[in-house]
Amino acid sequence: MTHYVAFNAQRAIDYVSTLIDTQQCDFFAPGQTLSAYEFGDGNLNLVFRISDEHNNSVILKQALPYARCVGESWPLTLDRARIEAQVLLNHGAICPQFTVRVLHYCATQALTIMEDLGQLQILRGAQNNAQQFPQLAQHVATYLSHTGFYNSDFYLPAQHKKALVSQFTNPELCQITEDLFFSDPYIDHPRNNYPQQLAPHVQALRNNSALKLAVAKLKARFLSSPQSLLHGDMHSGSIFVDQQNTKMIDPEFGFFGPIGFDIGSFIGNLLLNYCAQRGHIADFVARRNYQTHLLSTLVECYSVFEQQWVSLIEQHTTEQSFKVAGYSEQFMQQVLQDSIGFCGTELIRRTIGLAHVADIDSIRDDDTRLSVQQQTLALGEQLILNAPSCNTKDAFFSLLISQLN
Ligand code: SR1
Ligand code: MG
Repeated sequence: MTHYVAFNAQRAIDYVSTLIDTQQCDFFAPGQTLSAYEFGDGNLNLVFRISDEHNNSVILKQALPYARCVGESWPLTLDRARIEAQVLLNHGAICPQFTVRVLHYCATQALTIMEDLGQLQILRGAQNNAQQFPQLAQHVATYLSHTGFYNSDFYLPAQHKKALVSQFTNPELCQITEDLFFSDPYIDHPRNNYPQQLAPHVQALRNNSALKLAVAKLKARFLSSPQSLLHGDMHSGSIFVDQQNTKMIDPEFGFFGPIGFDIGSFIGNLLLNYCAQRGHIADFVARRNYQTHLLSTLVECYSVFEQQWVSLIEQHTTEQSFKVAGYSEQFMQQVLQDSIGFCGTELIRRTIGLAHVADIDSIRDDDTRLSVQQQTLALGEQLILNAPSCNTKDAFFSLLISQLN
């Protein structure tokens, strides 16, 4: 096939069979009968699992020329498949243990074939079932600090970094984030999605000029801070887990942006789940135990992320100018404040914007769901407003504890 065709299961099999016949892959032995099915439930792409007769399997992910969750009325670049494959290769070279492995990429068909992580679970579903992952904090922190540092100006020669910034320019997907995180929730926009009963709370947000100023500053940071190569979509649906393993997938929103964005998105998703547990775990003590686990995960993740960044800066900074006394402390303080602010925007956009989270939407009782939505909105607002006065991570944790009930 010399031109792009959106696959069905048979086409996915035919594509892989051609790779086998032409000896372009070694993930299936020749002569096997392959089977495939499509199971993508994300917002954008087709996702097939392809298996042989011995239950060996791979995942084939193909970008559609539009956003799947909306339809053909929202055209979207196929180049996002290249971005995703190349971010995975970049991050996989730095943190292979935490990055899904790329087996094959094809620009014409906008597809990537990856290792099948089907033995693991998607974090969001597991957390909605109150499962605990003791290694998660350490693993996410290590992935974000190491991929962040080794793609930053602390480490990369300036010309090399600029070449990477150009390679990972991702304007259409960044536009989605710019709109969904920083614009839509604060205006009347048809993409927004919230129940009528929440309208007074949404209006109060939109009337809060201090909040809108703080969100404008966060948007400016997102638009104009090419600090490192981000994953770009670090929510709980982009992470596979079990008790020993954590694997990041889906970095199609990757680009050079502010370091606080990824960790802010991740902790925002922990907080969304924390709030949503009121609609999932009825027993008070059991709920408190699980919420305590989520909060400990958040505290450990941010603490390890910061410690590892500081130690990477101390040991591996190549840029002499950044070794000047006091620079790294100020840098890390700005990352903290950005992280808290971006975390707040994730809470708000997942509550009233286009793309919700199952943590909240799956709450059956309407009143409980509404009160959780009020809580995530209020928490998001407080985090955004107070981010600039959090000078240390402990101030951030105290702020959180004061806001959570
Ligand atoms: C139209 S895309 C909506 C959301 O899904 C992705 O996973 C990103 O989070 C994006 O904001
Ligand atoms: Mg995704």
